[in-house]
Amino acid sequence: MATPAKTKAKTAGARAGSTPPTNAPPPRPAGPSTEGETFIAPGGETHQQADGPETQLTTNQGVPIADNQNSLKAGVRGPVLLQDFILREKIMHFDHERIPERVVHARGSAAHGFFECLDSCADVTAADFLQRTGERIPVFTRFSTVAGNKGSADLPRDVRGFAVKFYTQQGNFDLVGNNIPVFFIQDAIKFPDLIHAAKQDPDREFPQAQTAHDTFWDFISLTPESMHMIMWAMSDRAIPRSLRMMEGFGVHTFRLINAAGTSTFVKFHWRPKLGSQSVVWDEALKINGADPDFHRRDLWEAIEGGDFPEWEFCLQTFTQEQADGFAFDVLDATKLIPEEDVPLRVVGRMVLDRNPDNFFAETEQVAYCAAHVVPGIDFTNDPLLQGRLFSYQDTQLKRLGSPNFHQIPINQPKCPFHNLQRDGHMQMAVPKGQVNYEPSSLGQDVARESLERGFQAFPNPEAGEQLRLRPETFADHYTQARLFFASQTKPEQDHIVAALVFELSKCVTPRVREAVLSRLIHIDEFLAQSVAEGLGFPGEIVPAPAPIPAQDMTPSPMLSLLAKAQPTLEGRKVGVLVSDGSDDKLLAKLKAAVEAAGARLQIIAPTIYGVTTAGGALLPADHKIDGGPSVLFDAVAILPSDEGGALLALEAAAVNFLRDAYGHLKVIAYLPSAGPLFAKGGITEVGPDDDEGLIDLEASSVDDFVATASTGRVWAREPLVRPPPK
Ligand code: HDD
Repeated sequence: MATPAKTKAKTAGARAGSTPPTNAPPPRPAGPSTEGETFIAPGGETHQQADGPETQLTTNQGVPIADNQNSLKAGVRGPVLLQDFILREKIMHFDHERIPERVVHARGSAAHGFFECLDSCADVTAADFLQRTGERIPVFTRFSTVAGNKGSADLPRDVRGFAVKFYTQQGNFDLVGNNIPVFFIQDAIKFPDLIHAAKQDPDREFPQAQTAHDTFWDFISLTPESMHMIMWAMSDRAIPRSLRMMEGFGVHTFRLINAAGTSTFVKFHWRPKLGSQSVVWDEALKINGADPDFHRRDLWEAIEGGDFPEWEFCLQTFTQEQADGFAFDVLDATKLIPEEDVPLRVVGRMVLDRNPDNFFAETEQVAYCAAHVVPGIDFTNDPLLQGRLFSYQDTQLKRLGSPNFHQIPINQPKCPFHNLQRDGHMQMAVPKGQVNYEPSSLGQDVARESLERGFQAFPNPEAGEQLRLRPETFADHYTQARLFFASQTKPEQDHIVAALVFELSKCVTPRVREAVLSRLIHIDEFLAQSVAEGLGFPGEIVPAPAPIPAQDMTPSPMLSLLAKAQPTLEGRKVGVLVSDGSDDKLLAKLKAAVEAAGARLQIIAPTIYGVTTAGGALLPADHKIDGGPSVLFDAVAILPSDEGGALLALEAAAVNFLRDAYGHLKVIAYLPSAGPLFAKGGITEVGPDDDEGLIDLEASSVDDFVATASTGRVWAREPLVRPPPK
């Protein structure tokens, strides 16, 4: 056994030996120091933790830590001691770092920003944040997919959540909406069934983040009220190009109440300044592999780069008399009000201008709740909304673990809030005094109610028998589904057919596919027959019973993405494939033109250190070829040198860059030196004369390229790469 003296010497030797007790950071490159980390102390104070050697690492109790690299051991090779409170605290915290993910909308990305009132709405609502033109309040907005788990990819075919927390001076208003204005079901009692059917099968835990499986379509085929939503969910809306390029909708009919107590019905809409845009399905599949964080990264990078995404906030208001005149019930969340019938009033704008400081603290812990309304906004009897009013608070209790979840900084109102609720897990406040009840005569300064300023529910007269029954006015399941399909352009209709064929081809039970066809036939004969043909269904479609057949309505172009698309390249990305010897002058001109159009240009090269241009300059790459496939860009340019073109043609990733850009209908600028890539990609029978999206930069200018790319995809090319349904 070692003598104490020897042990001491050994320990000292180990400490002085080749492995130092602390990992000294590598020397920092010269330049401004990076910003420090911010954390909230238990008392609620925010500290700036300076980034520098003088910052002392401590335990959660504030005890300075001497060595964060080694556990406390009995002897240098001995067992770890239970008394190592530093180790135990650190591991215990780590063990508890995950909280239950959201049961739906688990994958999301969020940003801070502001809402600005552009038009006082005092005529229709007393909501404080909609009174004074030019006044701004903070918001926190989270976008999400619905079905996938937290770690799933960003581009499944799915509805997107669009949840905005308005921190108003009269409390938080949460508008918890989607990028689609209608919903699958009419009554919240069906929500758990819908979600169970859509998420992974309970026995095998797959397929994840997709509806292309038996259980979803089985449920849908037996739920005809879902048909309108299915048209939207199978449309390109469900594969958005960017979170910045999506519309948002509050879905339900809400009430606005003005200072005189008059009620007006309202549907809430968000319209993106960059226009709405989607990817094509094959692109979505490939993006999920190439960059599963495609949307999250896009939002983050745009905000970091100062391209702040912006939406118009619009009200679609209507009276009880108008509501009575509609052919549908405004309490039915499977119906919309065409904008042609009730135009939108733009009353504000939302700008997202700051990324979260910490994903967990903010994006993960933000708790939206459909029941969070403010004076001036009230609910209606929509049975889907009514169920939501219970669900969200309940789920936050489970997910965040305490009725005090409103004290988490991201959830706290930014106006004063006081009440007599006390205690509970993780109470962060230290309420003072003896009085925690009301009415009371003892305490000083006890929070009291106020009839004038307080929230008042609209006194809608309600009476009726207790019953479980859907109103007759909810019974037309097909008219608006038909309206949506009829309002789409030809490529959009073809995509709906293709999406249904894709999804139903993943179903393994023929009865399920046939049951869906038996519903589609009520929406549109061409739609149903095209899907049947795409499936290779050998039989006759047998229509399901439909008590109320679809009515024809005047198509609404506002329901189509393409019909109202505005030409722009703003907020988009152009990828340029280069090689050694690429022409620097042309590249510089192209970059300037792309940036002048509000887009970004990225370089894709054989290695990440880039290429040496014809002028001898080193041009660094943003991506190595296989890490920067063309699916990540809205338009591309292929500008190698003569020798580089031949070399690139040997790389499958470079050939696929071109082939995918072509197949995804992108505008492609090129030089004749890219010829070997076109040959290898099998794109030999078309040229600029027969495809306006192919732009030879020897014959045309970079401005021509930018102008053409601004018009979006080359839809005329689609029949050549994906034969449409006949
Ligand atoms: Fe929901 C989350 C939107 C119906 C129950 N929902 C959630 C989120 C959005 C929506 C955007 C994510 C919020 C976030 O980013 O944290 N939900 C909708 C819309 C619906 C809808 C637009 C129909 C019009 N939802 C709906 C019903 C129920 C729920 C009918 C239950 C009765 N939703 C929830 C939930 C979630 C949720 C389980 C999961 C996580 C959360 O609430 O905070 O409570």
